[in-house]
Amino acid sequence: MTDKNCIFCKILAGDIPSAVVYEDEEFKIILDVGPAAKGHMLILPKEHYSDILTMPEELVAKAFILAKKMAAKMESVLGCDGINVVQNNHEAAGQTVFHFHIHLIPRMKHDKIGVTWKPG
Ligand code: D5M
Repeated sequence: MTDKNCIFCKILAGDIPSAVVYEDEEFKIILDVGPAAKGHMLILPKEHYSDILTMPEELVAKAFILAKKMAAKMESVLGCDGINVVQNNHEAAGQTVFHFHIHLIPRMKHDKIGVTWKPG
């Protein structure tokens, strides 16, 4: 299931370039093109679901388990002090790309991102 008008579906199909950090049968993790911090990543399911509400529970669970695993790697590999796990649904909540995704944002002690970063 893909949406030909969806930018993340185009990325997943390889029609738009991206920096791929991880891939398995069901997900790709890419670097965000407008990072809130160095190493800001997005977990994308390969199937198109516009948001968490339309996505099967099992796939939602797998996406967040992958977020947990990648968060552990980010701390050990990137050496960050913390990670924001952010998932926006619908325009009012700051969603700008309507293909489910989870943001993983590396955080350092005393950075100012929390003050200035807004979803989208
Ligand atoms: O987050 C959507 C995110 O998607 C936002 O942080 C920018 C990112 N984005 C948009 N286009 C691209 C491409 N082409 N590559 C990588 N990242 C991209 P939201 O939660 O919907 O506001």
